[in-house]
Amino acid sequence: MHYFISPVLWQFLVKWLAHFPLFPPEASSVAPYADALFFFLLFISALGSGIVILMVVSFSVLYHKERNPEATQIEGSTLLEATWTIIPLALFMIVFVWGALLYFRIYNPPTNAMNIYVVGKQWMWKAEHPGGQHEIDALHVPVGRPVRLTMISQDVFHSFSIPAFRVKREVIPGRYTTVWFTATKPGTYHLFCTQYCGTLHSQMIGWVYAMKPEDYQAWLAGSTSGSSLAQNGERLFASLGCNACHSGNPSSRGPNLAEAYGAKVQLANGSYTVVDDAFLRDSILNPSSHVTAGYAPIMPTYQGQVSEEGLIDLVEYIKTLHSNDRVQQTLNTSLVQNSGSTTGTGASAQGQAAAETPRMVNK
Ligand code: HEC
Ligand SMILES: [Cu+2]
Repeated sequence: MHYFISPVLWQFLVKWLAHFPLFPPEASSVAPYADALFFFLLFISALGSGIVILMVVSFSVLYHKERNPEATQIEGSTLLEATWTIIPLALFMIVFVWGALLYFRIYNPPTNAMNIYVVGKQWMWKAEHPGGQHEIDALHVPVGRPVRLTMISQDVFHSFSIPAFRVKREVIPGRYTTVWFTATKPGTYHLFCTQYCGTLHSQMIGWVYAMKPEDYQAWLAGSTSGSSLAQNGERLFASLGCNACHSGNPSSRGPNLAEAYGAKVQLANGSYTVVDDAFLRDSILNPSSHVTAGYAPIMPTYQGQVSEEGLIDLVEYIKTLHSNDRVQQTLNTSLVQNSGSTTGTGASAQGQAAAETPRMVNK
């Protein structure tokens, strides 16, 4: 083979380029679309710069002092002005519409997406699967299935990025943010924090393992910690005393939380809000900031008493709570323990009544 440059340098370049690819692999459903827009932008920018450079060079030759000693005065040209207005406008409108369509696609997770929670902290990523699997600086996901990440930071601003999936989203203290993707190629991909977050920011790196669905199932089965997030949440719900006010009994002081997730509730100020992850988390930390209509603002704040992981457990528990039977069981056992008296068959009768208690919601 004939080398244009020294063979040693050539080998060095080839190795270097292979280790520092200009482009990460396209490993998610959205990646080819994001890249297409990127390359279109790159192309029109290059075209624009090319035209400008070409004109600078050709005008300086054409209108050089020797060739054109007397400056030519041009009194404006409507055609020229219309051309350089309409063509760029059309290009920008294409970019705007294309970008907006892509934006909506990227920001709206499909409703059938599976959910994984991610907690960022200095300096690691913790992922929690609903089944209770925990991992640090690693994220196992199945290919071919939309995955939504519900993320929050325990301390400062972080930013979660998987270049191969073309996704990046801020991870903020005090607020859930979400990002979604469908991995398309099994493999191992880098996971970064892309927001400077302190001394060891550069080490806040991990790996995403995109697995074939059957491998993912095997991984889930092999890494379970014994209890799911919802089960942890159920224990917290009882130990923090939430069950005392949220038992679904007609006499209970707080609203019924069974089937609450996804419903619309009316607040005391008359406005409506949808019960989502953020609303649940906020109701636990700042109950007075959005009091449910028809209830007294008596719920205490749990600020400082529950960790981000604990809050995720509670949120996941309430999300998957479809009946209050077990809540009332835990309540009765704690009542029995506390008072020494038995409520006997009263429990199931209460359970019946609770099932009929209407919530102040319209779905
Ligand atoms: C002293 C009784 C009491 C305790 C204890 C209590 N709550 Fe509440 N909770 C209420 C009342 C009353 C409301 C309605 C008024 C409001 O929104 O502040 C409410 C509202 C809520 C809401 C909003 C529900 C909706 O559909 O509008 C959630 C979620 C919630 N509580 C969860 C919890 C959790 C989780 C705990 C335990 C960590 C807890 N609560 C402990 C009384 C209580
Ligand atoms: Cu970080």
